[in-house]
Amino acid sequence: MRYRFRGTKSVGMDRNRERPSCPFEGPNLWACVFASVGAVAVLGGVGGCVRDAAPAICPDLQVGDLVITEVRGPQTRDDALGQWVELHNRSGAAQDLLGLQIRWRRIDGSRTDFAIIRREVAVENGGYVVIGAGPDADLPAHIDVGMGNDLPTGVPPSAAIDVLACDQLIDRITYTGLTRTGTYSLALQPPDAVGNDSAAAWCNNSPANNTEVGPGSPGVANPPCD
Ligand SMILES: [Ca+2]
Repeated sequence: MRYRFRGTKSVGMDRNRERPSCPFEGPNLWACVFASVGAVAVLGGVGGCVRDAAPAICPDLQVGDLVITEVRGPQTRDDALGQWVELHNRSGAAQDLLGLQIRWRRIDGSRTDFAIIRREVAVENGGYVVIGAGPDADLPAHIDVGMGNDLPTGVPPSAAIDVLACDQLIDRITYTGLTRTGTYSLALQPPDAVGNDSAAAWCNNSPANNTEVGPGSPGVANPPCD
């Protein structure tokens, strides 16, 4: 397991700007934010650090080490399979994804969400990991970790997904109009972070009749396009 430690940072706004830097507090996240805001107000703006700084932890990954391979968004009817994104590890080593960030930017610009992997999540070299849009508790067997409240409106139907380790962009895809009867699936084998930039490498993994809802292939290699 390899981690990078990017020095320390204090309670306040972090380098990503979109969210407060109280990393990995889990349910105490917002308590931390409110505590720091309140302290700053009381002190009349004298500093923003109200406790010991915490190290920023992220997996030691380079560009292309993780590849976005499959996305499941809202379906035509609710099912127990959920919304999720699948990543493939082609870094050459097993990885722990604690601290990995997944940024979701809606194509229409209406919102941006940051999801952070807040606990250890192992993925073997050559393996797949499935990150669900729901809470990280009572997960279905095919989902490895949940994004919880980091993605409160679920997987957007049209978005750019950025996978970030510390400030490094590891992979990015852009998609529009997710299928509502299965998954958006990268057919390229082996999956590649450059090859998945092309929409031509993707197709919908949905039942042929396009009325039933398909499960996709969470956690395993994707089938070829028809
Ligand atoms: Ca898959």
